[in-house]
Amino acid sequence: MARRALRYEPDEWADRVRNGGVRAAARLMRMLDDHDPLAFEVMKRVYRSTGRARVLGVTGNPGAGKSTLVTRLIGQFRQARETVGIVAVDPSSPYSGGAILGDRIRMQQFATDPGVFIRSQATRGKLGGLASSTNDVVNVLDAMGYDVVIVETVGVGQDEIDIMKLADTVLVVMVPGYGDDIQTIKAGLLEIADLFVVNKADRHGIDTTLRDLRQLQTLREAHDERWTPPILKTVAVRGDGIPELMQSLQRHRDFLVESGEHDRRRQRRAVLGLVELLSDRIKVRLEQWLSKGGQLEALGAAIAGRERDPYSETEAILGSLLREP
Ligand SMILES: Nc1nc2c(ncn2[C@@H]2O[C@H](COP(=O)(O)OP(=O)(O)OP(=O)(O)O)[C@@H](O)[C@H]2O)c(=O)[nH]1
Ligand SMILES: [Mg+2]
Repeated sequence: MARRALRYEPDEWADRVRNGGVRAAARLMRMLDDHDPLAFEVMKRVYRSTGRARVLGVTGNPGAGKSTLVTRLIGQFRQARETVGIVAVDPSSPYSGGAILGDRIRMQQFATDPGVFIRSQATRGKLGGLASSTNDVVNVLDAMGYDVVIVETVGVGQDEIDIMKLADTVLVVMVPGYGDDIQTIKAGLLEIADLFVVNKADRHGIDTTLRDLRQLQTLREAHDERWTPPILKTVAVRGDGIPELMQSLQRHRDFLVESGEHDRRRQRRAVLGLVELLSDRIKVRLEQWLSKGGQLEALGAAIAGRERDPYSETEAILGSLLREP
């Protein structure tokens, strides 16, 4: 009921988002999750104001220290007077409050900082795909004017790897102790990494991990011969290695711009965003159609009785789904 009150006309809503309105933006993000048509009306109006934020993706195994590292990065960006939006794609993320106390205390330094906006996203099981809604949230933060947008996600599954394609720079976080198992680290993650961070460098096995990773890198064909992903080590809990990480991030940014890779990645992100939106919409349409009831059973009986064939029916249904407003 109270939520209902916060509905504006699309033009006003877009203005509020562009002016950095936190409440309007948070409401918009929730409505995007629900595929509310009004949310898409607002997005149409703010899209042209996006494209300015620099998007960083941070991924890696569960518990590798991604959030701790991101917290450190936020501190660095804030010191440089840059504003930061964070998307934590993980229901168990410390940002969501379901975390251990230490993380929460660490994050509290930003609780009253208007230059930091944190959005936890646990959209699994909702309508549509994860990559699509994450892209939407990145767009909203971008339109709000945040200088940097950081997407944190656990590096398991294909969804997460797709999400990382939304970023200008992808940081893959690992920890010591994999030993020979480093070969089994998800190949997709190795391929998308622009920077490797071996965090928890205070732990035993750090040298072995660094060596294995370097070796692995020489064995693989570089995905871009113009850029060899640096391997950095950090102790995020102490802040060790963070200035070096910031320098590497800046170097990668320079590389992106000078090589033209920046524009190429932006185009890739646009294509991915478009395809995700399309498949989301088709999926939602299909779910609505399936839930209408009755017609599916009748059709099933006709197909089972061989009066109709499923191939022709698929084409007919697809046609009508795409035609419906
Ligand atoms: N020893 C040590 N512990 C660390 C370091 N960085 C983070 N941790 C601890 O590792 C644990 C997990 O850290 P998080 O930052 O929550 O890790 P995460 O990768 O975000 O975890 P998920 O989001 O749940 O996948 C916490 O208890 C941190 O305090 C480090 O450099 N050294
Ligand atoms: Mg985390």
